[in-house]
Amino acid sequence: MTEYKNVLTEKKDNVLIVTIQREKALNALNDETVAELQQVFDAFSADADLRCAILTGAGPKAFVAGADITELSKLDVAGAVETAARGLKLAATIQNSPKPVIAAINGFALGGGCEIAMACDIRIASEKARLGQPEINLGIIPGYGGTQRLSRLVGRGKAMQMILGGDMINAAEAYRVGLVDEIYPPEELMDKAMEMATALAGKPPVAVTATKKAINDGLNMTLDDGCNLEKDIFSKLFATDDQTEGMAAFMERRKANFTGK
Ligand code: DAK
Repeated sequence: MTEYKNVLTEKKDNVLIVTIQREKALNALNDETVAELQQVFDAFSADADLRCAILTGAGPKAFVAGADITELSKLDVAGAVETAARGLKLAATIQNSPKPVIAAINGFALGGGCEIAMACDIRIASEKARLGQPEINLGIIPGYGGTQRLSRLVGRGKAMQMILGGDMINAAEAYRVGLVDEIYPPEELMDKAMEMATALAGKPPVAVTATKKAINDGLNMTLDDGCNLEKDIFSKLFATDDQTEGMAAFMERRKANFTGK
């Protein structure tokens, strides 16, 4: 597998574990790390052997403590446009990947870290995790899609409170408001992530991709348009081998053997 400076990738069967490792800076996203993550997730999306990914941070303290403030502090407007474009592209690559990506939030997920986690399909967190969008305290606003994804996940009022206030919330509160989907003791987090990833990797790949598209694209539409989109995607699945196999296996009371066709 390709070696990266700030990102470790490991394959376990058909699951890819992606660990951001800049522990000395609490895994803050500098340009180099964003570029490496872009390569990793482009390759993941294109690799037919991989069915699910887990994104996490190295060490006990942080998932990602945000964009790298040392680099941010040197940006002018033109530089900020480029930085935002690269971060938004990475977030879109994760969200639009044909395969699910689970964020395993092992500690601080702040600013750009919270935003990358929100681009993932499912977020599970350590009970010790703390999440937030503290950009306001630096005189800026979220730049990797945070104003948009946070308000869609937790609603307008809570997003306003978190982004205007800039305070962190703990894992229990993040779970309560729907920012994370499950919380676990720290020592169980990666096992639970792997369990979830393995289960998702066993689902029929075409229907998995279809689910992501229907939910993600539908969220940008009116309810009627979204239901029409669902109808189109749903009906096309009846031309797949996995639909025939899934239903045959149910009727024959056996485990389905999905091929992704
Ligand atoms: N960037 C760079 N270094 C960081 C960092 C960060 N975001 N967060 C932590 N570090 C570094 C610290 O500087 C420190 O380095 P040394 O002093 O040891 O060299 C080391 O990590 C350990 O951090 P602390 O000593 O501060 O550790 P504590 O346990 O005391 O505190 C903390 C942990 C997470 C509460 C604290 O480190 C902290 O507040 N960190 C900053 C959190 C933050 O504000 N994050 C949001 C960053 S802003 C844009 C696109 C996107 C964005 C902006 C613009 N474009 C459109 C241009 C996104 C912005 C952000 O994410």
